[in-house]
Amino acid sequence: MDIFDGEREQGPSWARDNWPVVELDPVNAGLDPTLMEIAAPVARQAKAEAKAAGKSDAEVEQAARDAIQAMMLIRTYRVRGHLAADLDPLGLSQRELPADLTPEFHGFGPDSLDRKIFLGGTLGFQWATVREIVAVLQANYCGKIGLEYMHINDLEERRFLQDRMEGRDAEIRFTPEGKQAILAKVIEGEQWEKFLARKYVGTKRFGLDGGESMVPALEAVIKYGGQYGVQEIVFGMAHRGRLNVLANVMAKPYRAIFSEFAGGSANPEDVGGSGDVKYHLGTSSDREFEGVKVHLSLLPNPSHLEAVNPVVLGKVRASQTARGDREGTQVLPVLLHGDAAFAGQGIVAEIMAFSDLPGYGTGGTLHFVINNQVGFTTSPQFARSSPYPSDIAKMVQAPILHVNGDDPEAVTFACKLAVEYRQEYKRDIVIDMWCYRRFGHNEGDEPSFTQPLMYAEIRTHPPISDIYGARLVAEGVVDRAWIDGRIAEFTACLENEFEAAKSYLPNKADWFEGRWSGLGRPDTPETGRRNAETGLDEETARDLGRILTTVPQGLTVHKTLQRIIDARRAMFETGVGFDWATGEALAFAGLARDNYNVRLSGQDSGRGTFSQRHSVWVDQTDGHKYIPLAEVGPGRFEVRDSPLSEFGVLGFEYGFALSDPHTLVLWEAQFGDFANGAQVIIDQFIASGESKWLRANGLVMLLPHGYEGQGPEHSSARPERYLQLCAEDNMQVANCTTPANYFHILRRQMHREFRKPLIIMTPKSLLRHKAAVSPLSDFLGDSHFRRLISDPNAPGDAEVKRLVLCSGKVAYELTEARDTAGDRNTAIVRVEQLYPFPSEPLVERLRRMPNLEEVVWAQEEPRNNGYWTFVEGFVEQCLAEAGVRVGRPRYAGRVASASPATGLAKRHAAEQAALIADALGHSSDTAVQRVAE
Ligand SMILES: Cc1ncc(C[n+]2csc(CCOP(=O)(O)OP(=O)(O)O)c2C)c(N)n1
Repeated sequence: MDIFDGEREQGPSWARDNWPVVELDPVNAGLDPTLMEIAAPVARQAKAEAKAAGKSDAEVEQAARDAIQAMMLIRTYRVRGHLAADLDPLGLSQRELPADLTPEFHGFGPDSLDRKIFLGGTLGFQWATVREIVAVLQANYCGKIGLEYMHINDLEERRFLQDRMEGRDAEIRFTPEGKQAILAKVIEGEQWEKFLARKYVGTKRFGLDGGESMVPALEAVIKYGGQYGVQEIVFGMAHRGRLNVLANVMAKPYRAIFSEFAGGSANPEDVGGSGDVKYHLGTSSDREFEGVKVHLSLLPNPSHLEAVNPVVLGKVRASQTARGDREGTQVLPVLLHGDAAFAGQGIVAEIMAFSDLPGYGTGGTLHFVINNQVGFTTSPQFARSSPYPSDIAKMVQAPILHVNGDDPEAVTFACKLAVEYRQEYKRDIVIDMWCYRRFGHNEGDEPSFTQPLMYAEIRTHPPISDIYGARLVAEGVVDRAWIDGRIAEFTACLENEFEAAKSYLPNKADWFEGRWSGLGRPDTPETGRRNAETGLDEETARDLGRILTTVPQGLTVHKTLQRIIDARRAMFETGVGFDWATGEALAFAGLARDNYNVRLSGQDSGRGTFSQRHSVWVDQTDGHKYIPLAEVGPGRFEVRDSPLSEFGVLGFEYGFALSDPHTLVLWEAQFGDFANGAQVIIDQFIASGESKWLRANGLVMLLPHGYEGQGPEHSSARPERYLQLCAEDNMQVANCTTPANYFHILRRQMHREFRKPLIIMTPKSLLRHKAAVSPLSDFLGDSHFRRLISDPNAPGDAEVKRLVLCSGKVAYELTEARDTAGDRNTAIVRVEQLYPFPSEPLVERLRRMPNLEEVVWAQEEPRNNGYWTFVEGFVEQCLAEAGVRVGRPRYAGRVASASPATGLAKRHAAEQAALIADALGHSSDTAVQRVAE
C-alpha cells in the first residue's frame, strides 16, 4: 500500500484486530499477576471441590482445566471486550466479535456450554455455565460502555474499575428521578440548539447536535464531584457544544448569549478590548446540588484546538495551591476535546505528561472526548493511526471509557465512575463518547460533499431524546405528556429570555474580582501607577543576604557551589559586585519577604541552564535538597525543573498567573529561541488574552538571548517576534543590562496595582561579566527600575556628537570599544525597556545634547531581527519631538539574514567587531561583510 496516497484498505482503523492474542500457556499466564492471582487459586479450589464431591481423577483435572479456561475467557473480555462494545450510534463501524471473545477459542466446544464451572466468586458466581459467563461478560464489557483498563499496572486501580463494571449484578441503575433528570437535560441540550437554529438562521454556533448526552453527563460530574469533595471545577473546551455548556451547564444567562448573538458585547462597551466570538468566551458560576456548592469556571480559549489545556491545568494548580489542596481533591480540571483534535494535537501529550509530576500535577484530569467520528471533513482513518482517538491517554495509563452517545444513562454513569476514580486515585481518566455531528463542521457547512454515507444515516437518525424518551416511556418512568411538557416549558423559558435579551446590557466586567480584587487597569489613576517602590531597606537586604548565603548544618554542598556561596556572601559584606544571579535571588527573596509568592518554572531552572542560579543546593553525600529562598517567607518560593516542553509548560504558567496575581510566576526558556515551540500561547494568550477576554496576567518570560558565537540557535530569543505583537499596552518587553535593573523590574511586576505580561531577554555571558555588576546601593531605598540607562563613563552632554542607542549586552562591548578608542564624543544609552517604549526619558535626554550630529541604533541581531524595525519609528518620533538636528537614526548591526546567527566562530567575531566599529563610526570601511566560502 502506498502510505502517502493509498486508500487504507483495512477499513476504519478501530476495526482492525491486531492485538496480540494471549495464549493459554504458563508463560503468558505467568506474565499477568492478576491472572495468576485469580486463576491459580480458583483452579486449586475447583480441584478440591471436585475431589470432595468424589469425582474421578479425570473429572478433577477437567474441573481445574475448565476453571483456568474460564479465567482466560474472563480475562480476554477484560482486555478486549471493548472491541465488541456497542459504541457507534450510527452503526457504521464494522466491529465484529473478535475470535478470542468466543468460548470456542478458549476450549469450550458447543457441548460444554452448559457445563457448570467453578468460578469461586468471580463475576459473582460460585458455579456458572459457560453460557452464563459469556452473557455476563457481554453485558459488562460489550454493552454501551467499552472499558479499557488492563494497560494499568496498578492492580488496585484495575480492581476498583472491575468492581464497578463487572459481575452479574453490575448494571447501570438510576432512580426514576435520576432518569427523568437525565432526560430533562438531554431535552434542554437539544432544544437549546434548535432554538438557536430557529432564531439565528445561518449563524455559526458549532452546535452539540448529536452529542447532547454530554449535558447530563457534565451535570453528573458536578453533582458527584461535589459529593466526593470537589469544590471547584475548571473546564476547558473548544467551540463544539460550547454554547450549550455555557447555557445548560455553566448557567450563563440565556439572555446574555442571545444578546451576543444579536451583536452585543459580552462586556460593557466602555471597557474596550477587541472582544471575541461568543463560542470562545468563558464564564464562571456557582452551582449547588443537594446542598453542596461547586464553583465552576470555563476558561475562554482561542480557536487553536487544545491550546487551552495547559492553561486550565495551571489555573487548577494555582487554585489548589491557594487553597492548600495538597491532595488535589478540591479542584478538578475537566477538559472537553474533539476526537480529531485529541488525537492530532501534540499539546495533549504534553499535558498528559504533567499528570504525575510534583511541580505540575493537578490530581488527575477528567477528559471528555466528543467523538463525533469526523474532524471538519476528515474521517478518522485519515486523522490518526491509533484505533481510538483516546489512545494517547495510555501513555499515563489512564483508564478509558468508550461510551455510546445515544445512551445518556451510560454516558452519565461513565462520568460518575470517572469522577469517583479520579477522586480516589488522583489520575487522569478519559471518556470517549461516540456520537455524531448532525450538521456540517458549522451549521452552514455541507457535510455530504465528503461523508455522504454517514450523513445519509444521520439524516434519518432519531434525536437522543426520542430514543431515550421512548425507553423511559416503555419503562413507565415518564409518559409522552411529560416529555412534551418539558419541551414546551423549556422553549417558553427561552422565548422569555429571548425577549429579555433585547434590552440586556452587561452591567460590569468581572475581571478584578476574587483574588484579583484591589488590582485594576493601568489607565486609571487609582491603579495605574507605573513605577513602584521596589528598593529594599538595608537591614532587610542584609538579612536576606544572610539567608541566601548560609549553608545549614548537615548540608554538604559541592565545592564549586561553596565558592559561589562565599562569593555571594562577599557581595553582601562589601556592598559591591552583585552579579546577575544574586540580584535575581535578592528580588525573589524580597518578594517573599513582602508576602508575595514566587514560582519559577523551566527546564533545569533549579540550577540554571548556565550553572548560574543554584537556587537548589543538593547535598553531595545523600542528594537531599535545600532551597534557601524557601526559607525566607512569609511568601512561598518554588522553583520547578519542568518537563522538556515549551508549549505545555508556558501555557501552564500562564494559567497559574491567570488565577493568582499575588504570585510572581516566571517561565524560563532554556535558550530564548525555544520559546517558539510555545508560539500559540504567546500569540493567543499572552499578547492578546487581555484584549480578547479581559483577563490580565502578570506572567514573566525569561529568555536567554545574546550573540556569543553559539550558532544559529542559542543566540537569539527573537525579540522582534514579541515587539511585533506589542500594541495597546498589552505587555512589556525588556532587556536589562544590570543585575539591579533586573531586580527592580521583577519586583515592580508585583508591586504595581496592575498586571501585564513581561518578556525579558536575559543574558548569558553577562551572568559572569566583570562590568555587569551592581552595588548594593542600587537595590536599596528609592532606587527603582530604569527604562533607559546611560553609561557611567559618558562624556558631558554638550560634548556628545554621536548618540548610540542599543539594548542588551552589546552595550558593554560598545562601551569598551569606545573607551579603548578614547572616544569622548559618543554617548551610549541602553534602552532597557523596549515596550512600552520609553519615549519621554529619551526625548528628555536628547534635549540635553545640543551638539548632536548623529543618532545610531546599534544591535547585534541581523537587520530583519532584533529591535531595529520596531524602534526606528519611535526613535524618529523622539528626535522630532526633542527638536534636535538629526532627523533619523542610522542602523548599525548585522545585515539581514535568513538564519539568526552564523555557526562559525570566526565569522561571528568578525561580524561583531564590524558592527561595533560601525556603530561608533570608528572606521567607515568595516561594514559587515559576509565572507563568501
Ligand atoms: C490547531 C488548530 N488547527 C486547525 C483548526 C481548524 N479546525 C477547527 S475545528 C477542526 C476540526 C476539529 O475536529 P474534532 O477535534 O473532531 O472536533 P469537532 O469539530 O468534530 O467537534 C479544525 C481542523 C483549529 N481550530 N485549530
